[in-house]
Amino acid sequence: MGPVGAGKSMAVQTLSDIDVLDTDERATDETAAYKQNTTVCMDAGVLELGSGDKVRLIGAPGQDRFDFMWDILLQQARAVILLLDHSRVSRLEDLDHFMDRLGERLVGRKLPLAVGITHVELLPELSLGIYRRRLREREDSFPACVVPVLPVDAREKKDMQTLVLTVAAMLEMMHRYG
Ligand SMILES: Nc1nc2c(ncn2[C@@H]2O[C@H](COP(=O)(O)OP(=O)(O)OP(=O)(O)O)[C@@H](O)[C@H]2O)c(=O)[nH]1
Ligand SMILES: [Mg+2]
Repeated sequence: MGPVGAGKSMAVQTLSDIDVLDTDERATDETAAYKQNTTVCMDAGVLELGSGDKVRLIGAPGQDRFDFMWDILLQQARAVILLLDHSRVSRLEDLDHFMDRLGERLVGRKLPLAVGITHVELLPELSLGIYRRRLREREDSFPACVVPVLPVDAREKKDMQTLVLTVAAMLEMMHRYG
């Protein structure tokens, strides 16, 4: 999940071992100021783990007007990765917005959650500590544990693999130790 242009569709594309099903359509509203196309339903890909196990990768739409998809997708989600665009001035509002929307939808559920910060190279002087501090201040009740914040480039397979590995490790810890 995450705001428009954070790199959700790109991340699914980067990670998937099969052809991705995307639902990108030409943006006709204020989104067009950021980019030409936007996800209107979901992206779907698969990451093969080599042992026959698979991770289903689902990219959500970023725009609020498709928030009904967030309800549907989160019902089946086993873990959540929130991508935020470091170069947006609304970066902390974006964090609050998506943490609030997740909190409303995950009442009573504990899901692994990790945050990936994209476009970091566009504003390297601004520390990622701003996100960690805001997350600490919020004290959200639904995450399973402390929320990791990692710099990633959604176009880089290694970065995205690290993020998926992080939530997978959190999921395993939850299953083993509750
Ligand atoms: N410079 C830079 N570009 C990035 C980075 N990560 C992703 N991008 C680019 O940012 C753009 C993100 O576009 P999408 O992946 O379509 O964004 P989205 O989050 O799916 O957006 P919506 O579907 O509209 O909500 C792509 O052109 C990526 O190549 C990064 O770390 N740095
Ligand atoms: Mg998209």
